Amino acid sequence: MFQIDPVRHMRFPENEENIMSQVVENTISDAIIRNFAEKFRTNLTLDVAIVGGGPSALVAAKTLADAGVKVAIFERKLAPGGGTWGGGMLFNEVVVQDDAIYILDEFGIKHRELDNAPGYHTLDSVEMASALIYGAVHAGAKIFNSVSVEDIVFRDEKVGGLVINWTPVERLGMHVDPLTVLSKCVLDGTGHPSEIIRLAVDKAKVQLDTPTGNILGERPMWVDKGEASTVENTKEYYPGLFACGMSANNVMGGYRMGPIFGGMLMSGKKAADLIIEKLKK
Ligand code: 48F
Repeated sequence: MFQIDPVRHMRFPENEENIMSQVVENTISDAIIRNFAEKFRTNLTLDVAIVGGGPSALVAAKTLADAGVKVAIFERKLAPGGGTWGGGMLFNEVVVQDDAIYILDEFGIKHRELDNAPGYHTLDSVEMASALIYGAVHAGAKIFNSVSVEDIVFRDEKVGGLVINWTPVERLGMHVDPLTVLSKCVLDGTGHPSEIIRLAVDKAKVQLDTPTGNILGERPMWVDKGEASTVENTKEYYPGLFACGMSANNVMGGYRMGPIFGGMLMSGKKAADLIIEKLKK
């Protein structure tokens, strides 16, 4: 009697089953450890390190990867996608306006124009989240999930990388030293709290490219203003440190806009374009 080893596609005698199944288990563990180590090691030095895997960051990651830029996202949660999944108040639909439809099309995300509001489209937020993640990874960006960025590398008056640790280590308050990733540019896509820009201000004491040199703070909801300012506020705030999405709006005092996502998607495009220009210099 012979059995098929599902991993090695080998036939082996039944009396060797115990030994072979241990081999299979070790083969799986070994494959995971070796391939993860390879992925991690080859991404310790990047062109662009993105913090947060929300919609603006995922669009930026795909656009950068499509242009041949070496880019990775470090996302605190197990599932990237940020505030995309839950739609509006857990009704899992979102709205995107005409200007950003070309980005949905690039990712192959279906959408339907509203009968009563031409120019505005609804789409399934789960399809959007999963397609943005797939699009970024498929283009060549790497995503390291369950990784929290706890500090920045700051050398020669420039932001030059990230200090990272596992999210469970952060959550459990374990006293474990972090590791470091170096990059030519850092993109803060951490959403409302602008965590990375906040670290630059609080710990490196930098003056940002804002009217006060500090974070101005997000304003309440005003949809059309917020949509426009999300894109306007996407820029380099300090040498090597860019912000996109709600992070950019928080830094520059923009308005919030709720479950309309065109501004987020266009902000990701703009961030990638600015970074590509900078990397060319
Ligand atoms: O907030 P988020 O979805 O980013 P965004 O691209 O999009 C904002 C919209 O989702 C929504 C909105 C649209 O109308 O207002 O809020 O600006 O995603 C931010 C991601 O960053 C992760 C966080 O878990 C989330 O997935 N994140 C935040 N801080 C860190 C981080 C950190 N220190 N390290 C790693 N990931």
